Amino acid sequence: MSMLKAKLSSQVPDLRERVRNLGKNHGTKTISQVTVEQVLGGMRGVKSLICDTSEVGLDYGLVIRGIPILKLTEKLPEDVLWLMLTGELPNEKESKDLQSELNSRMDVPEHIWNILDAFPADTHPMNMLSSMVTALGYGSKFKHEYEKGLKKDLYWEYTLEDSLDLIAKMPVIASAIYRKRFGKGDIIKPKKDLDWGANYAYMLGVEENLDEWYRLMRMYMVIHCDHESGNVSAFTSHVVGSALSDVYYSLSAGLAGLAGPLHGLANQECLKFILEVLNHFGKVPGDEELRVYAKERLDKGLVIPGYGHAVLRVTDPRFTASLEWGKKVIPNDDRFMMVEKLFRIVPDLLIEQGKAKDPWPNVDAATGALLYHYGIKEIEYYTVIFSVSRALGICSQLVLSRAMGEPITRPKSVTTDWLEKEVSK
Ligand code: HAX
Repeated sequence: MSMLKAKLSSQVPDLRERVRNLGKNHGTKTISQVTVEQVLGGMRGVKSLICDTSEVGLDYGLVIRGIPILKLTEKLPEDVLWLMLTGELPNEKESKDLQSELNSRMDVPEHIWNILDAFPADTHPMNMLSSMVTALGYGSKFKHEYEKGLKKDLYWEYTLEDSLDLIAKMPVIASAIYRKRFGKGDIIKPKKDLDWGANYAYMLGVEENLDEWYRLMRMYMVIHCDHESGNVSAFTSHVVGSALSDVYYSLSAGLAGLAGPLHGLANQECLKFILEVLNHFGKVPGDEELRVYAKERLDKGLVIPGYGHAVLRVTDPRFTASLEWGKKVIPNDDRFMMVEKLFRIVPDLLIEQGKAKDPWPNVDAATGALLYHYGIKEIEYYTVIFSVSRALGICSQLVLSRAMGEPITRPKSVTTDWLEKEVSK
């Protein structure tokens, strides 16, 4: 048995007991009320989900198991996976054990490569990724055991098995998508002696500044790994998983949400915007030129990508992590200089406009500039990189949800008529 599974086996009974006690002893207590505004406004702020992997505070951002994300940026992504699942960082032996678990599960079945070959050449990479993740479900151990008759207590174990299989394969299929879709040459096979994040970086085929590139990709994988469970992708995966669909179906459904421009696709949109500005001015514009340009965009009713957030009300610490990286490592890169400039200008413009509740940059405002610097210039690919990282959090949430024995998700909807009658009482 892997050390991770052994650790979880020792923790799950207690977790289950805590959840059972909450239901038994406090089941009828109220923790949140729902206003009409919330019903009409995407359920913003309604406390109705349980998620232990991470929490997001509106005035401090992402905290993973009690540790602020800025304190985790130098950790390995697989160590953060362990942290999300168990609540503790692994020791060296545990970290190595998880690494070799993942390395032993990287082989991708042949039918996946046939599917990759069959896509029309201009298919969006997210379309490819979510299809290939669903297709990997052919090998789901959970589905196989469930069909044979699996006790509910053991659901989490096979969900963990599927999760580790899927997480191990994500960088392999994601890098293959990159190589194939953008004509980069042969697919690069993983190196068994590299850690998970560096392996992904290696398989993309970047050839220069490898140490820096590996470090950047590890950090990228850490900062994008989770954002509690109410965001579109995690929530979708949770709902699908609650029907006992396997992890492959659940993650691919979540990735379909991540592919939306208001969510994960925003990183593509951000760099597109930066490149458009550079192209328009033929250089990094002066502050006033940029201010006028951005204001015109807002006046046209368009959003400034990378700014605003449904939950946060401060600068996203994940943006801060990328900004600090850029300042230290690539301060003179044109794209990065634009990131810094936009940060100086956009918040004031959004405050002046008075619409956005959060005028500050989110995670997507800076990462594209960093990827671009190291040669990943195909912006349509950026959300795939986000997805590889987010698989860590979404899979962890699914494992813990099964460990808690959560039931199928089924909130109640009401009709517009009902709502009108109810408020006029
Ligand atoms: N530029 C211009 N207007 C903005 C804005 C921005 N960056 N952010 C919000 N607004 C506007 C909204 O469009 C909305 O306008 P209307 O009332 O005319 O519809 C108004 O401000 C109120 O919106 P909000 O309540 O502040 O924001 P929401 O919670 O509805 O939406 C979004 C949050 C992130 C979707 C939003 O801020 C946005 O569209 N930002 C730009 C796209 C982006 O960066 N998305 C990535 C988010 C991070 C993420 O999930 N990554 O995966």
